[in-house]
Amino acid sequence: MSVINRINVLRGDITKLTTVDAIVNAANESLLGGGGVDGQIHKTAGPGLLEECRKLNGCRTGEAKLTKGYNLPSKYVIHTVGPRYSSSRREELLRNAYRSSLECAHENSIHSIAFPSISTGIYGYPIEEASEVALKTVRDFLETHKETSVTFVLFSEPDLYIYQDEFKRIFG
Ligand code: AR6
Repeated sequence: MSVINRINVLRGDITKLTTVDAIVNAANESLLGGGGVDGQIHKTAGPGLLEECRKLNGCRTGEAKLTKGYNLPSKYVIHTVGPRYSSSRREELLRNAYRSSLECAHENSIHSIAFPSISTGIYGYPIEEASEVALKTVRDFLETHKETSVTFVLFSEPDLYIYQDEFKRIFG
């Protein structure tokens, strides 16, 4: 299947998604929970997730670590940490967060993954800029990993439209 057919963009709550093996968490370096999508993932997964996260010793910005999904519909959670928009290396670090998550999935034989829009909430990265980095990084990975498919889950309708526009710009 071509890359364009292995990328989905939809609106919803990523913690309710039943169609993927792993969802990605936009976490912070402590991996001990927070607000936004991180808070919702921990709330839905239940206390087992925090217990496992405590053993991971955190995660550096741009890297990714795997846990089980506990009470979530998805079997796994890939925790990554995006940059704050104030970081001078934001674009490189955001690319790394997507790539590390995809590599983490690949290393663990996980072939269907869902991403939230990393860094565009509390970390303040404008979604118009972040969506280009997200879609291009995923496109490049999928070109060399034919078994993998990716779903982007946007929480609001305006965010969905921004992703859909960017998708059209990139894929024509
Ligand atoms: N499903 C999908 N997307 C969601 C959901 C959800 N249930 N909830 C929020 N979003 P954010 P960040 C969207 O702030 O900017 C945490 O405290 C949201 O609308 O969750 O990477 C961490 O612990 C936005 O578009 O993550 C860190 O400290 C996107 O998810 C910090 O926030 C990301 O927003 C990370 O900030």
